[in-house]
Amino acid sequence: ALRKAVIAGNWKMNKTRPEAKALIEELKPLVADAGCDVVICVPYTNLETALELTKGTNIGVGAENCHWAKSGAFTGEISADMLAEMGVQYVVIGHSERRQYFGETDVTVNKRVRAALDAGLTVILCVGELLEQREQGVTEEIVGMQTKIALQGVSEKELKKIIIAYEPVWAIGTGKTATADQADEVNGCIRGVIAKLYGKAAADAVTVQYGGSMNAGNAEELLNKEHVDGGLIGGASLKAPDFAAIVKAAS
Ligand code: 3PY
Repeated sequence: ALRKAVIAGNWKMNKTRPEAKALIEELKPLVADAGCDVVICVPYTNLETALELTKGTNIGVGAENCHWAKSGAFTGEISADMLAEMGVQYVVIGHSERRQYFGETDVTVNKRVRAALDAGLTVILCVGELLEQREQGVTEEIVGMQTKIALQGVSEKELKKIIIAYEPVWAIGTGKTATADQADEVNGCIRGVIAKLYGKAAADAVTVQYGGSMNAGNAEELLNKEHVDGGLIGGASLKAPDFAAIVKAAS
């Protein structure tokens, strides 16, 4: 990659507080000299623990979702303002599991992106095609459309607070990884979409991660590609040595 990488863990619905504490304590020394940005995105219940334990370190903390309203009658939801007030810096938006299991659409993704930016958070925006879409040859169109809709109303200045994560849905939690060339190709397409919307300089600067079963064994090959500026890491972010190995590969 030509840009400084961002390696972000996506813990999903894993780790009780004691387990989170143990993982973060183990991780801290292993990534202390990282040559890339390191982020852990954790369940809401672990945010306070993560913020406390990473104070003064090079590890950033993110949530895994947020609601688009500032406050109100939305039982069970958490707003971007609530996250920002705690000191949370990042939020994952539009992960395929939210699109698949929780009715997330491109329109609600856009609303959440807007709310997160308004609260001052950095967004990790997830896009990616289903297996049947890849087989139908519409990957570029799908991923391009998801990117465009998610960024409606986002200014060029605000784009600096957006990280895009390309996550082919067929590679998420399945152990199947896109080949480095497949990842590079789609990441390059996403950069092309950004160039059309915001110009070449913005496109050259935007961080486009790959996600989907990235692990210690395949990270280096993926990260060596021109358009792969880091990773959003699922399962491998739950083990400190594995996550640290990916951070090292990106440094
Ligand atoms: C995965 O690695 O499977 C992910 O979904 C990362 O977000």
